[in-house]
Amino acid sequence: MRHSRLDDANCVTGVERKFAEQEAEIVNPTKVKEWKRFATEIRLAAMRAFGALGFGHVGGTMSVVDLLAVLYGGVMSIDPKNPRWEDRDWLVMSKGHAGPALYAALALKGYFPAEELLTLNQAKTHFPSHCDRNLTPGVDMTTGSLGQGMSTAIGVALGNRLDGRQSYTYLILGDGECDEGQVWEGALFASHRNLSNLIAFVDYNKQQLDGYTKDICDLGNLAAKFAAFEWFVQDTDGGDVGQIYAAIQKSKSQRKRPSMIVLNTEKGKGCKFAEHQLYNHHMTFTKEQVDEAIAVLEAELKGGVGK
Ligand SMILES: Cc1ncc(C[n+]2csc(CCOP(=O)(O)OP(=O)(O)O)c2C)c(N)n1
Ligand SMILES: [Mg+2]
Repeated sequence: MRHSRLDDANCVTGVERKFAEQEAEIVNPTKVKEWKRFATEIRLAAMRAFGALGFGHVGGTMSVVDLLAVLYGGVMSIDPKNPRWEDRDWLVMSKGHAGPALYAALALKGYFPAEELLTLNQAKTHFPSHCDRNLTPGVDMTTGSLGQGMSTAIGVALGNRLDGRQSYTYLILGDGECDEGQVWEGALFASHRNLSNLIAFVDYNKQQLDGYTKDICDLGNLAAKFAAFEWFVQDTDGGDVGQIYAAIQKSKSQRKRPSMIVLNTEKGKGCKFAEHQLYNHHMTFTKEQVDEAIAVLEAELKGGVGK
């Protein structure tokens, strides 16, 4: 029987998947604890910023936090004292409405004081609702028009490679964002240029602005689709910091293709009033709701999350 190309080397399934799981098991347990704690700290800082505003993109902010905790918790080569360091790794948060998660991670890494987050999306702030590289130290790319981050990340990865840099470009897409044709034009081009220094993620939280992704434009087997575009693809639990780390390491160990890590996530994760809600994309909430969400996160930290 002839194998379809999707079953071949591009897509991690079966035995390879098991291997990835075994790798995840041997991830340093101390690091796992640190990432879990960092994730809770990011959620708390973002929730305080939302609380000062009274509304925001809570769902899609919370679902990328575990990934950011791993990336900024030691994977990325960065210098908070020199945000524009030329040899740094880049992050393109293509789903730019998740800016509050990125701002929180950057604040905790020391790019700017955490109190400044409380000006989120207010007049003259450095923290607009969507990412803007000209306003926020550490934000590498201006985003918000979905799909465009795919192209800009490819430009950065290609440019850095042409300049002889060893850096990686990390790209975060939303699952609804994958309805954009630009994502697939980029997928074609990135593999054409063998951009192995591009490691992309889809925050596959199964929801977009106004409903479930499968009802609006079903992505079907997303991993298989990227594999058909000749990317190196993995499909993993986007709420498990150890598995996220293992997948990134596995992506780095191959040098031929761009990488796609499909992260199965939960929209609103860690925020009680946003979890398991269909309309948690952009929300208003009461002071009581946000205070309760903050109290839960504070208690997690006090209780030694990650123990
Ligand atoms: C080109 C473009 N079309 C529409 C929008 C409006 N919009 C903002 S977020 C969003 C939904 C995105 O869903 P998803 O990518 O799944 O991200 P999540 O909300 O789950 O974080 C839409 C349609 C936009 N920002 N850009
Ligand atoms: Mg989504």
